[in-house]
Amino acid sequence: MAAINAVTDLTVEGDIGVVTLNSPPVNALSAQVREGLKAAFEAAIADPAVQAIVLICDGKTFIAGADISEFGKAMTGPSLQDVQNTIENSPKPVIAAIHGTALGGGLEVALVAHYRVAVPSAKAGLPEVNIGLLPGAGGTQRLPRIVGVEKALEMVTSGQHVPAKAALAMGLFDSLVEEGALRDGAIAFARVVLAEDKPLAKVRDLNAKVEAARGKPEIFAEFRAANAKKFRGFLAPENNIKCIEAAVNLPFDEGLKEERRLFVELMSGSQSAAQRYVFFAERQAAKIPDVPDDTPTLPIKKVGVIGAGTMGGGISMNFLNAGIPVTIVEMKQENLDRGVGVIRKNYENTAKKGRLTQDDVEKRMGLLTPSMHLEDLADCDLIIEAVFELMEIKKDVFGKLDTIAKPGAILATNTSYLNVDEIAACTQRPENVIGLHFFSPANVMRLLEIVRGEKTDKSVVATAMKLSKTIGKVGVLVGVCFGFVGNRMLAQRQREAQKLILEGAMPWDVDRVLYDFGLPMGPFAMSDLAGLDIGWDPAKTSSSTVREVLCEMDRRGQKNGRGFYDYDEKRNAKPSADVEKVILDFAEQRQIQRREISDEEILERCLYPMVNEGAKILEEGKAIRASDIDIVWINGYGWPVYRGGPMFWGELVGLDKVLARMKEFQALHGDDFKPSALLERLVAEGKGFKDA
Ligand code: 3H9
Repeated sequence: MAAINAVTDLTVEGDIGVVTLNSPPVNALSAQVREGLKAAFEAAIADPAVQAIVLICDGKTFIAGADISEFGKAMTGPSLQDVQNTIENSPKPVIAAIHGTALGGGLEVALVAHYRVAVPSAKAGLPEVNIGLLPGAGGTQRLPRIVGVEKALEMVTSGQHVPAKAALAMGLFDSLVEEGALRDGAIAFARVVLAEDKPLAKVRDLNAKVEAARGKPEIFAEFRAANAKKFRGFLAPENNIKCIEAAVNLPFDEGLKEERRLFVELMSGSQSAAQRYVFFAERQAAKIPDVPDDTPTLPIKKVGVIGAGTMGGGISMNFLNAGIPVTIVEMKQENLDRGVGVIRKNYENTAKKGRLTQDDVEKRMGLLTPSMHLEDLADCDLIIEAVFELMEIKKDVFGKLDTIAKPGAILATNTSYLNVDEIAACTQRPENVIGLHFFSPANVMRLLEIVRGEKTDKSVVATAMKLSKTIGKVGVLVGVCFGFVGNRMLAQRQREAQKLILEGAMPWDVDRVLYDFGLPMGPFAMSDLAGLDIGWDPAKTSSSTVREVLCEMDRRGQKNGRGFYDYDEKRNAKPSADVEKVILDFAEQRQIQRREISDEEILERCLYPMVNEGAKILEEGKAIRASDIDIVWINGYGWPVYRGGPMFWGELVGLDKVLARMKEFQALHGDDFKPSALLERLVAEGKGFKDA
């Protein structure tokens, strides 16, 4: 065996040269990997004993793509294209041997090999779109030449990882070999290629599938129309589509040039910078400075959920999906039956869409035990309370749980606002108490705010962080404060939205601006969806807010066809003249002089106070890092990932500009806009949030 460099080996086994990459964690195409690959292939090509070359990786995966951490830095070593040319032009057949995930630049390397073999558990994909890019090493030109235009469009715009069996069926892989025997299988395949004198198959020369789509612009028009909603606001999907169009309409080398041009366009823009930041931010969020990776965790084999309402049901589904048995407790039989019924209906609906088998539905329901007795939670490793959001009720539940739960069990509250330390204090085991704040719908939204109490044990924190991964969530550790990170910042935006409609804007103006910014919906559309009457008490109502007046007028939101908007039978919203009148009257009664409000002001008024509140959260230590706050907003509130989260966005705007506007607003509208000390300091020192 000859070491080519620190991450690349070349061994010769009879007539086969085996190039092995070993660059943990994911064999990304760093400068060192590119150097090693190029040199190894040159050596193998030059070695007269070698007749065919196998490329294989050590560790958990084949090459998972370009090294994202190198982007934006000066390039050293050979370019990826250089490496690819060496491989593709090899006079000896090259076989890529794939396990784990061949992604992005990794798949693009495999696509310049003459053949691809894989183990059944392998996957392949071009996920660049997820970091605001496109496959920039020929992937968009080669993929449609194998899988056809429709499948290529789907793959590059979704970034999906295609399982080996499907990849084989598509022609992306040439052969599957036995799991665990990739090296031998690939060498055997190489010998067959030699024995049968198979050609040096180059994907770039396959033209039939792209020619079949030539002169059919409707393929692209229809694809764009069908996905318009999904792609809204994102630049990368469109550039990916243009590349596939180029593959169809241009000769291969011209197509490559177009791919490069569109790649560079994305790479130099703010969207990809934001999405790459989010990629690393999400992984960073899992790291807790004072809770090392080797902190012991507690096994969670059985979960209890108290409350079978929307929240409790959704929470339970997460665990059932992960194969963890759940006991769900309600006080009234009819509520319990209703809650269990909703869970079943959700699963049945998924099955109807073909995303679950009936067998899976039954398996999941089989893991669910409905109960009317808290005592049935005695053997649970984790108990999550999802009862009414009232401190007295929560305290009562935790007091009882303390006497029922087994020693060491984790007691969690799903509170959205309340003080977790106060809840923990009514047990004899505050070290076992933690907040697990799920977001509605709890079986869908990826965010889990993990609220660390004053006394929460490190092993409980570590267990919760690990558990979030097990159930497919992004866990973000936050501290105890009213509304934690997400809702605390949301309150800023909601307050300003309410003020803006009295000062001169209409609800649909505010909603339009925030929707155009990239949020899934504005605050008023959101209120209508949730129901205006949540928390509204007909006995106590006193026309003190626009919302109260609307509730008094029986405008309760989407559920009864009218709220801030009027709704037709298909739930399409339209501005309401009645609401406009309510707002005008309300402003007049309060002697508010209405004025023209620009879209720019709406955006600044709604979002700058959020950035400012985020800074306060940081300075109080309620979030570990600014990027954690961004992860909360992206995964819990639909903040557009291409804007990187409120803190990233605030820096993009310029913290100095945010601060200056906050001061102007403070002078005009009062201390709701008082800048945080941290924001003032960072601006004075010319620093960003990561230096906080
Ligand atoms: C590209 O290829 C562009 C080309 O078309 C054109 C070039 C000209 N780079 O996710 P994990 C790190 S763009 C650098 O926790 P898993 C990651 O940060 C690329 N680092 O593991 C983490 O580090 P740490 C296209 C990377 O098992 C560690 O590896 N490819 C990269 O859950 C483990 O990651 C992609 O977009 C990278 N490419 O999932 C694939 N990938 O431990 C991106 C990972 O310090 N990667 N790291 O926090 C993935 O989707 C997942 O990492 C993967 C493994 C599925 C591979």
